[in-house]
Amino acid sequence: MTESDYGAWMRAIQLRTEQALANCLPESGIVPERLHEAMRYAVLGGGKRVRALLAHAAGLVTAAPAERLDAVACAVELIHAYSLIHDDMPCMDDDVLRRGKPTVHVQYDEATALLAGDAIQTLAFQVLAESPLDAAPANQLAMIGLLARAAGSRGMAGGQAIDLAAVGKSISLPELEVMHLHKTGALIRASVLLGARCGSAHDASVLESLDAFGKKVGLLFQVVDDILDAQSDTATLGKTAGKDAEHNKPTYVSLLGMTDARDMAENLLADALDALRPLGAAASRLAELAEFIVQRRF
Ligand code: GRG
Repeated sequence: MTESDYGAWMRAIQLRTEQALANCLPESGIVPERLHEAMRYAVLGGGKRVRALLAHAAGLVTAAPAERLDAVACAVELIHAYSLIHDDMPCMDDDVLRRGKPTVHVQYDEATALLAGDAIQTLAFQVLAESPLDAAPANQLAMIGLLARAAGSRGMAGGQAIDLAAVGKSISLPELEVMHLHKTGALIRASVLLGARCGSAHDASVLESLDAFGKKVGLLFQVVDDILDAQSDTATLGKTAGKDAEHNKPTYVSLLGMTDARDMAENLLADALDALRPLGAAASRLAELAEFIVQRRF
């Protein structure tokens, strides 16, 4: 069977993102070696690179140059990698397996994991600040601000705080949605917008359609994540399966049941594809990516 056109595109973006990440991370032989080694361990050689794929696919809508998209793809994957390191630490989810390998604090130690996460986060902003992303400096600054807001207390970190406070509590579906719009959705949305903003078109209606898509795909990603956590196994996921139920965490599956959670994923996919309709064929990779997010096995 020949690989689909989408499959080939996905693998090409994953490969160039891996290369770009390897180039922007300090070499492990540079002092402090252990910290740099831990940073490379956390970032390289794993992950689906969904956020990088979203940035590149959104960039196709606005004819963005690939080198700019590489920089943005690195930045969002770095923020994501830092969040995983900190999320896995004993003070948060306390997990031992990530991307099929021991988590950073297990492989190294807690202090190194904390510092690696910190340094990976600041590297993301360094990459955005030092790469040419737009001829107008004000636009580039706006892009840096966009990522900072998405990662901060009104975005991903805030969502994580809401998540930690919700463990063991019963929350409503709207409350769960607010939590995930921040924790998972904010960075996914930013990935789409940053990719689009690498292009020449800053048409407000294009960005609006893409933002509506990003919002739906962020929630879709989380619903599918909850379904996989409940029904898949540790070997397939590359991280500990069944943790949500074990930790008494509210999820779409615990609130809705498996059948309704699956229906919700289908509805979110339909909404995401609807949001792309005004963009026509230029958004076909984004549409395929949304389908991939639903069909993924890990
Ligand atoms: C610690 C500030 C801070 C934030 C942590 C996003 C997050 C907040 C934690 C990640 C833990 C988690 C299981 C979140 C739910 C969905 C999610 C983001 C899963 C992991 O993302 P994938 O599947 O991972 O894209 P890969 O390994 O493919 O990159």
